[in-house]
Amino acid sequence: IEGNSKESRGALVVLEGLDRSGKSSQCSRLVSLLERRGISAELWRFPDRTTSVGQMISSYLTNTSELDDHTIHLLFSANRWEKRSLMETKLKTGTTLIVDRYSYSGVAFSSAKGLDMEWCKAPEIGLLAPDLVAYLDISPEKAAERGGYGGERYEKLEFQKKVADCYEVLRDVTWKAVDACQPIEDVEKQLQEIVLDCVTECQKGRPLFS
Ligand code: T5A
Ligand code: NA
Repeated sequence: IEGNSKESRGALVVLEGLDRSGKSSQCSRLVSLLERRGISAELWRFPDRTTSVGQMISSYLTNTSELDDHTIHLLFSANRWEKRSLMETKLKTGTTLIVDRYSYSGVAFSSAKGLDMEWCKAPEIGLLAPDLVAYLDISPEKAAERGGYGGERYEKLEFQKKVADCYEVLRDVTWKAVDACQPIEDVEKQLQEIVLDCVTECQKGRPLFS
């Protein structure tokens, strides 16, 4: 799909972090902000539990089904691949996507189980590269205190510690880390600045990478 090169494109903004780091809360606040500013924006999340692949993932996460670690890894990746072309269309036609988890969750959570990190990265190659990765930084202990874990498969302190270590390895200098232990409005303020800068850059014609 060819976007009109004279029209500005949307930004692909990804929020990452441990379970309970506050991603969903911040993603909806960001979309509201952009809409108030007259910027076309949508909230997306992975896993997208609405597709048939997503339903398999959901029943795995709720411990309703068992799957081999490699198999569930590939399903999470497939769940992103099935959304890739729509994602590209949205971005090229000027809609900014605020995405609650993406490939980095895929790699961090599977490698926390002991799968090889390079193997975990391979199926993500060719997906659209985010313009911004914002990391909601919180210790596993602090995250665990929040509202209690809901009992999904990965919501255990010991496992979240391993995930935090994997995120540490994955993180690069382009990621923007925000202290997620601050009051929700303070996190919001910091994210707003970072995201608005990114949206502006993309409107100016920053190329889209895969
Ligand atoms: N996964 C995901 C993989 O293994 N591979 C993959 O490829 C992908 C995409 C999916 C699970 O699947 C794994 C990762 C996950 O374990 P999910 O449906 O995305 O999980 O669920 P979570 O990300 O775990 O969502 P949570 O709801 O647990 O966490 P959020 O979205 O980070 O946090 P949020 O905003 O819902 O807030 C949690 C609580 O904290 C409070 C909120 O009010 C809420 O009660 N809160 C704050 N409290 C104090 N101060 C703040 N600043 C706060 N911000 C929020
Ligand atoms: Na969430």
